[in-house]
Amino acid sequence: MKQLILALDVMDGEKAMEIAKKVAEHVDRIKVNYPLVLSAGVGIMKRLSEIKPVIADFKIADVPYTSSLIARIAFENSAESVIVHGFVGSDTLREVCRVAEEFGGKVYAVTELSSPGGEEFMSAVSLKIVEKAKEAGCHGLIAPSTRIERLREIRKAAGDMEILCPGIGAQKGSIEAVKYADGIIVGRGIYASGNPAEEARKLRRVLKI
Ligand code: BMP
Repeated sequence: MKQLILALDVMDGEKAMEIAKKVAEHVDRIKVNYPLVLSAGVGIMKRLSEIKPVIADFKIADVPYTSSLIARIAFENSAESVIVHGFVGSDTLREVCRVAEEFGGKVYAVTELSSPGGEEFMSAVSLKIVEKAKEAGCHGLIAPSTRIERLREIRKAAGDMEILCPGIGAQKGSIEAVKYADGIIVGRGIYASGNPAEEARKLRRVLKI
């Protein structure tokens, strides 16, 4: 079943908890990123994980050893999965997957960023990233809803890997992305609206998920 994933990029822990509780019945997972974790502390992941499974979007992009430490911190703090940058290459991807395996966790690799800059360098190598992520044992990929042509190519190359797509809402991604994705990641379109629960519910209906 396709998922709706809340990107909870608010910077106040209590506000994050309040939104998470409100939208819980309409979203499948919660993705946290640096804005929340650097503001509220890493412990916020455990609290959120009691509501929904947490994806730790630290876009890990370092040498294998440092990357493994970051992944370990995420999993020790209740993350069910982590996001790693795909451009880091096979050694880091393998090392992050090895740590994830210890915890029964999942790893998603970023192919190309959904923002316009993602086209400058990343589009040229994103299909290669798919191949390397697959070889390394990543469970899935992050791919843009803002460039449907690229998403379609990435879907073809990904085989049965899971694809999560950000960009719908604030970045004006296409809802057509849902055809190629296993999960749709939405942040501001939900948490910055007047009524996050209602927005999430509407999105599910629009996306037919
Ligand atoms: P928003 O819907 O507010 O644009 O949030 C999208 C979320 O997905 C953010 O947390 C962002 O860091 C993340 N993201 C993205 O927008 N594009 C990517 O290519 C990869 C991401 O992880």
